[in-house]
Amino acid sequence: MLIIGEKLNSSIPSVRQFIKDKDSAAVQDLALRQVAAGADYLDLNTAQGDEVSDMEWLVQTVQEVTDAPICLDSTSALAIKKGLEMVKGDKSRVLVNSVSLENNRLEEVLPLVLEYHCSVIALTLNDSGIPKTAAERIQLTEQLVEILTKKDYDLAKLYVDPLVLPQAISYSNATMFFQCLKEIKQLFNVKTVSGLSNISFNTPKRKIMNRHFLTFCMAYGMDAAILDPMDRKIMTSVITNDFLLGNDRFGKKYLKAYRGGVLED
Ligand code: THG
Repeated sequence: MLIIGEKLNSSIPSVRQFIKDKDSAAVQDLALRQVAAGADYLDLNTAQGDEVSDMEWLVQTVQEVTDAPICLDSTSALAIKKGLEMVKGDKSRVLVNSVSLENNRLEEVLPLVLEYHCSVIALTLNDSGIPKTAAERIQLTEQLVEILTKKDYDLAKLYVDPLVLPQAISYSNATMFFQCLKEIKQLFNVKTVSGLSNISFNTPKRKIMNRHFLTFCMAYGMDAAILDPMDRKIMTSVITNDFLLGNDRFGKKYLKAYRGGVLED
């Protein structure tokens, strides 16, 4: 499974402060530690602050120390545009997070995704919000796939995020999410992704919920997750699950993690 490192997120108070202070060393340290821990992408989220200038600064600062692919996490089309412009080298390696059927998100962001041939996360969301049922989310996925197909977008680069809602709000939220993961793959043969941690909102011992939820998501074929790769327990779950699910031939990665002292009982 693909790992998108979540730590460079402006909603985390310490990170918000690093961005405010233009503390390059702190941001670069978080970037490098996530890459060392196994992040395939680095999510850069600027929701709290001046999105455009923060995104430009984050992209530049991170790319000074690593070539790891960037995931631009913003609802501002302009921040995504400026972020893309700042990216050095092959811009088709960027993952745009995200588009949806909400407002003008598709109209404004899709042209950028098409121009640079980026990967993209599409949320199953429209102007009425997040649908309550799996069937409605599947329908939104169908609409998104149809639009992207018409634009000749390479669907292999699409990640659908069916959006996790807290289990504390409805006891069927997790099973509904698993159904979405399964059906989106079955019906459209596209990849899926999630941010995981919403599942445990308002629940004690959140990390237990997040890890067990992750295991089910992987069993239902989820292709990518936005998580903290420096959390050894969740990484132990990812690595063990990949081995069990047949995604790690000869257990090469499992053994490498074992030797590197990553695996935790
Ligand atoms: N889908 C998509 N994008 C997303 C989300 C999603 N982007 C933002 C968010 N959800 C995923 N990113 C984060 C980043 C940080 C935290 C949660 C989700 C977070 N971090 C705390 C910290 O680092 O201090 C706590 C970490 C912990 O204790 O485990 O809470 O759903 N497409």
